[in-house]
Amino acid sequence: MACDLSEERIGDPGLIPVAEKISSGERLDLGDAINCLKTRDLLSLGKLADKKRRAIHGEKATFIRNYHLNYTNICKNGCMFCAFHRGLDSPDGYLMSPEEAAQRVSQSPIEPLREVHIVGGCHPGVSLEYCVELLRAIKRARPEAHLKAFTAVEVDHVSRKEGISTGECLRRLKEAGLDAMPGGGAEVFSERLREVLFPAKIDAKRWLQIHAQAHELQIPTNATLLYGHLETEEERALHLLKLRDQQDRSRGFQAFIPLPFQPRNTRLSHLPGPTAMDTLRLVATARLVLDNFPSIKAYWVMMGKGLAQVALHFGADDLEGTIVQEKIAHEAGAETESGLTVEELEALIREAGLEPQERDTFHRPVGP
Ligand code: V47
Repeated sequence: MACDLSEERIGDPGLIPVAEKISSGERLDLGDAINCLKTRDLLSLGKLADKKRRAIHGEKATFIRNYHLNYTNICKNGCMFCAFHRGLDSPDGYLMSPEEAAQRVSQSPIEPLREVHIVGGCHPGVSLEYCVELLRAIKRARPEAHLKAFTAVEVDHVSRKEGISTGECLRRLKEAGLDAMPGGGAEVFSERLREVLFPAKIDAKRWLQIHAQAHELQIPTNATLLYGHLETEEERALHLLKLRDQQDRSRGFQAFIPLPFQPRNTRLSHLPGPTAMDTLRLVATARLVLDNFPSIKAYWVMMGKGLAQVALHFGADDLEGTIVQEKIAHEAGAETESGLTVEELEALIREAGLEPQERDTFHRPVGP
């Protein structure tokens, strides 16, 4: 069965209602999302997503001059997919002092630095005072940069340790200079998989609640999905719908970042990780399903530079950033550089046929 829709021949019958809904402005439902995530008709899906991306972002693709700082690798959660975490007594475990962290950031070769992305493990000794001092020290070192810091998982951890609410914790962090929150720690919103892969981590409800609290305090946040391990297409689709529902309620998500699973050195190292088809289907599906998310990032570190360029034609509009020293994906075998220069990011975007646009943490255009 085939159907002609505005001269575009769609081979997969499952995509026909998707195309019809997109052209009439109707929302996609769970069944549509699953059809997109399962389709073998990648080009039809990609065309729909690209059209949507171009309607919002035109010929532009964005990037940011940023620095990724991981202040500690010690984490009590011990998630099966993570190669970055260490135990408290591990010889290569570390916790940076705020001064040491600030010194590293001040030595970043990126000028001007627009953002510092700050995340770490759930270290049993990390207090709210430490987090406040960390933000203040980094802000002193790089006053021009916005601070995108602490996942919902870390906010939950510190709040529990202090015996305060996550709302109060976020207020205090904001006072200390927190500008935005990253989208990590969401993993996949599936209780089935949480029990197997990351039982010590907060569940979907709590992750979404903390992001809603951040939105209430005018702290914009991002959202991620870790895919390509044991999850089903249905679980991927449900994750997207939960994010879309939350965004309808609280409106503070800026970007969705699909994170392709990097298996090496993890307890799931026997798994192959996602295929390029999986990645492109997910990027395109996210663009179509997350109709209330302005940005879909193609995170070059985990996707690889080549696939990230292709993803810019399948719904993604942003390549993330210069990063400088990426650790989480590289400990798990990512073969990309640990950072890129602005010139390299611009060249990747130009070579993909799009116009590079530098942005800040709030996705506002900056630079010439
Ligand atoms: O929270 C851990 C995931 C996240 C692996 O918000 C893994 O702007 C793949 O969240 N394979 C960190 N993923 C990365 C992240 C991120 C990156 C760039 C931008 C933003 C943003 C957020 O990576 C972790 C976890 O969910 N992760 N181990 C792994 N083996």
